[in-house]
Amino acid sequence: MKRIDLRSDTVTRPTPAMRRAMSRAAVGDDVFGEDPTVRRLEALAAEKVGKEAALFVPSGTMGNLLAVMVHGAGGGEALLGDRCHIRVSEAGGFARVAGSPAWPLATDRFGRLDPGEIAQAIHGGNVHLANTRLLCLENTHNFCGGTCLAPEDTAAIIRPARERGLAVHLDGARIFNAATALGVSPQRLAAPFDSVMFCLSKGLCAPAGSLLCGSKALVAEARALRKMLGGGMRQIGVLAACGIIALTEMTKRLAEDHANARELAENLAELPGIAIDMATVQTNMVILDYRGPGGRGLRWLQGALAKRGVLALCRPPIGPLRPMLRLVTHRDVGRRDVLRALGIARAVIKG
Ligand code: TLP
Repeated sequence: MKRIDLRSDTVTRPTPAMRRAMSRAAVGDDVFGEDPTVRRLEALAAEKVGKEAALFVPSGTMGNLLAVMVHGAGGGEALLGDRCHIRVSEAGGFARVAGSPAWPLATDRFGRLDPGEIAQAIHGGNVHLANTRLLCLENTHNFCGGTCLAPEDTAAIIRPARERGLAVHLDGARIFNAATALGVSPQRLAAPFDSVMFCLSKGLCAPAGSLLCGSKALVAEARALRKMLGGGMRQIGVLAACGIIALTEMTKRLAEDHANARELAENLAELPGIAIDMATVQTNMVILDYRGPGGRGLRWLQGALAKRGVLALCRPPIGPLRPMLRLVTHRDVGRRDVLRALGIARAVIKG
């Protein structure tokens, strides 16, 4: 029986068109700036989010790290939401590698930060405090369940940072999911930010790669730092070719993943013991809590589903994050698979 892997959209495999494009891709040494397919991808990526330039990086983690290194140079402090991926799930690279201390800010259930709190957290010119240089936001917000920041949310949140001269970076790993769900262009979502990172390797199905986009000067600095970190790659036109298909074709089908996630959430929420904050089901993720009979909890549910071929991610409590089970829809899980997963969840929970 086919496994239904709902752990993440990162498990998507390259599409047949991507495999074909890989085999035909024109390549060169990208560290010398000679890979024509990478150049095409970088130009396309910049255009997609309305920035001057873009840099192809191996992962979203490296893209975010480079942004913090550029904006927070010299020990500048970053304001980070206490549930954001950069703070929670990138091994503390902002502090350890970029050398930027972080000031954590409370995050609401939709991934929003409070502008008043941001205004209060900005400091400078006091020998006891690090100078605040950067604010980072995330759209969609992973640990809030794939919630979207609408342009009005972003405008209100970043106003105090702008007034005080901070740089603003967007972890837009899933910015195309946000654009699809909100019905606005990715350019509009990215416009208020100095830099934007987005991933090709999640719902867009490319096997690897992310882009860091911003001004020409920012990208030139990030390019040098990427080399320093060991992220200078060579004939990666084979990967960039997949990225071009990701950006031209795969963004068009994300609404299907969102509809599947909605159907999954609505039906799971009917089952005894399951709790889902339905207002947070906005894109391709479903986060749930489960309290069953006899002390059965999330780990039990994850194990019981896995035994029957349905894979979900179980997260323990981390700081402000409550334990949860996460199910993510993507291209390799169609509606029929979702319905089958629901049947299995019903059977498991009702015993
Ligand atoms: N998210 C992954 C992993 O954390 C498990 C996932 O499955 O959701 N920003 C955001 C918002 C992300 O969700 C992720 C990856 C990253 C950055 C990092 O990207 P990669 O994995 O390419 O380094």
